[in-house]
Formats: sequence, C-alpha cells, structure tokens
Amino acid sequence: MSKTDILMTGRMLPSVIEALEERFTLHRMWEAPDRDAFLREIGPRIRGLATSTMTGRADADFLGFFPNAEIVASFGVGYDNVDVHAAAKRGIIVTNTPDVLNDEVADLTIGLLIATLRRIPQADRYLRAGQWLKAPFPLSPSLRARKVGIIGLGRIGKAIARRLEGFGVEIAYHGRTRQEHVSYVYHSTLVGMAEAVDVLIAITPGGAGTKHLVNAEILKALGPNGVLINVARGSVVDEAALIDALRQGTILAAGLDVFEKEPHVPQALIDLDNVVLLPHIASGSVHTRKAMGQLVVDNLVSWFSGKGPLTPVPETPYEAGRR
Ligand code: A2R
Repeated sequence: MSKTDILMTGRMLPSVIEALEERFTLHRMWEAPDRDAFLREIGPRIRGLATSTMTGRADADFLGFFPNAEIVASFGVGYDNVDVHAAAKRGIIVTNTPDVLNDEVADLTIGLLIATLRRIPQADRYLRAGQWLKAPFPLSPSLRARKVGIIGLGRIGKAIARRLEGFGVEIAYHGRTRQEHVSYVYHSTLVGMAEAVDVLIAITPGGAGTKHLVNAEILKALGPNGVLINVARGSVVDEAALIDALRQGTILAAGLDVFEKEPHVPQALIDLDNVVLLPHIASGSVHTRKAMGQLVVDNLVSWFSGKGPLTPVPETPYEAGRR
C-alpha cells in the first residue's frame, strides 16, 4: 500500500522529519524553487500538513491547494498562522501543541521579568564595557512588593502564576471569564487590572480577538512604575504606543519576547535602554521543541491510524466516529 502524502511547510527538527518519513511520504515545501508550481503539482495528493507559525500563514487560498486535506498539524500552541475558520468550513481538523511547552514558557517568562526589573542584560553590558572599574552598577528596580497581573490565565498563565507564588508577590488576572477554583484576584476589565498592579504579563492567544489589547490607555493605567512583559504574540500589544510609553516614562520598562512584525524589531525599541528584547525564544529549548515536534508527529499518526486527533483546536472539534 502506498504511503499517505504529507506536506511540511518549513524545515522542522530532524527527529520530526525522520519520524514522519518512516510513516508517510513527506514533501518539503521549503525546498521547492517555485512554491506555487510545486503545490499545484502535489496539492491534490496531500492529505495532511505539518505547519508552524514560522512558515507563513495557512489561509483559505493556501488551503485551496489541497482539495483532499484532512488535517493541519501546527507546531506551537498559538495557531494564529492557520485560518481555522476556513479549515472548519472544509471539514479539515487543525491541531496545535498545547501543554508540552507550559513549563518552558513559564520559566522563560520569570527569567524575562527578573531580567527586566533587575536590568540583567544592561548589567552584563556594563561589566563587559569595563564600566564597573569606574563605578558600581546603579541600583535597579525590584520585584519586591509588586503586584502582578496576568492577562490570560490559561495553561501557560497558570504555570507562570504558580512560579510567581514562590516569589511572594500578589497575583491578579484578567480574562473574558472569571475562573472558579482560582484564588487570584479577578479583574473583569484590563484597564481596571492595569490600574491595580505594577506588572502586566500578557500570555493570551494572538489573532483578531486580542489585537492591541494592551494599548496606550492600558499603559497609562499601568503607570510610571509599571512593567510590561509580553510572551503572548506581538499583535497583542500596540507596539507604537509601547515605544511612546517607554520613551515618555509613561511606564518604567518592558520585557518582550514577541513583536508585531518579527523577526523585524523596530529600531526605536532597540535604541531604548529600558526594554529587554528576546528573539521569540520562550519555548525554544531543545527539550521542549522536541516534545512539540513529537506532538505534531503523534497527531498525524493518530489521525491516519483512524484514532482521531490528539490535540484538536476548539474551532475544529473532532466528532468521534467521523472517520
Ligand atoms: O478569556 P478567557 O477567560 O477565555 O481566558 C483566556 C485568555 N483570553 C483572553 N483574555 C482576555 N481577552 C481576550 N480577548 C482573550 N482571549 C483569550 O487567554 C485564557 O485564559 C488564555 C489562553 O489560555 P489557553 O487557551 O490555555 O492558552 P495557552 O496554552 O496558555 O497559550 C496562550 C498563548 C498561545 O496562544 C500563544 O499565543 C502564546 O501563549 O504562546
């Protein structure tokens, strides 16, 4: 029996490629000199796709190349790169890679928070520049006595909150719904939470529903002692408003792992001293990226073994017995 044809849209880890090649005929989109000609030729044979946020948007037009697609297995917990509504209309299942990255992203978030407050990258640059020989590094702001507000207390948000408990800070959260059995203070409005806390951590999904959730009004409410950490998506924060707030002292500092047009980061941010900038590395360890890749493989294998998807996104729920 011939193997099922799968398209990989961008290079994934060797372990993922090997595992998929064992079970499927794997087509590599990134190796095609003429992408559209390649997709027109192999598109009708493709029954499954392995995509990621890094390899471009899987919108309705792109999915149109694959009349026989059954599943899009996306690498990453955020799937704003896939038009899930177009997929749902076509009966295509979309899967993501939740949970396996919660701890890694939460660890990095705490690291970024402390780095931002205690100015760790700035202190490193200070030492390397020989400045310590002339004077001690200036005293920094602190996490002590702060209140932290989490925007999006989901799987990752909760892992961040659990870590923060160990730091002895007050924790609050904002989301569209109050969560039962959660003892942190709930704020039904983001502006209300921004006024009440002095650290905001964004960890919601991206996409239209959260675009520019953190805007000039929220930054003003956060105030001159306030710190913003964004480990969600660049689109969640109005970057122009943030640059303005950091320049004017409307807020104290920011730590950013994600950007509106990444990997392009505005020079204005790079020029600022009160912001710590990371190249979207929150889940980027060998350990965790392997686990995420394995979940892409497992979803495809499970689906094509007739056992359904392991982690379908809510917009494309799986009805048991469908295939
Ligand atoms: O709004 P709720 O109560 O459904 O809470 C969800 C919250 N959330 C929002 N909060 C405020 N305004 C919104 N428009 C909004 N939309 C969603 O975000 C929920 O507490 C949280 C998302 O949690 P999970 O679905 O468990 O996602 P997870 O695995 O924590 O990942 C979050 C995001 C990914 O989508 C990537 O963008 C990033 O972290 O890596």
